[in-house]
Amino acid sequence: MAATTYAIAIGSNRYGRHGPPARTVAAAIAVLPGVIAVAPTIASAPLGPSTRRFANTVVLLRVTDDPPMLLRRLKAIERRFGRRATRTWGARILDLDIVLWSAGQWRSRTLTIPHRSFRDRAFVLGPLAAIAGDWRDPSTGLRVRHLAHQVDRPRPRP
Ligand code: PH2
Ligand code: MG
Ligand code: MG
Repeated sequence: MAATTYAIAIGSNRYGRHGPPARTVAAAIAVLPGVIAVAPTIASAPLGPSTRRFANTVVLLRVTDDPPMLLRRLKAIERRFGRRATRTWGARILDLDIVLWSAGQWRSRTLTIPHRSFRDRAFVLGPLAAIAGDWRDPSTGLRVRHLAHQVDRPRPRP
């Protein structure tokens, strides 16, 4: 396949063999293939049942993998970092999520691109806007910069 670009959200809120979450994130970036941009790493309050804070960032990868192939590689890296299957949204050593793809949308039983909930997550949109503010979400047609601005504001009542 010709090279395409993916935006990958990285999160960690547990110690692993590389140390604390921020070190884990840096070590993951060092082994990811085709990294062309790296956003600043932020600390974020946990969304969901976990109690520990997260280190979060987003990177852009330029690779020839199709989405299922890249997903397999990301899962292999998560496992190598010591991640084991845990309850949904539990504390994790390393989470690598495909958020956007330059070729547009993808939908299969195991993988949906764009990521279903990235539009609601400041810990994804903030770092993503720092490196890809002009990228248009293919589902809404809105730019990342716009989505990042929206997520910071209180929601209008339905
Ligand atoms: N990831 C989750 C659930 N909650 N909260 C923060 N702050 N950062 C995350 O990366 C995160 C989360 C599920 O993957
Ligand atoms: Mg996730
Ligand atoms: Mg994940």
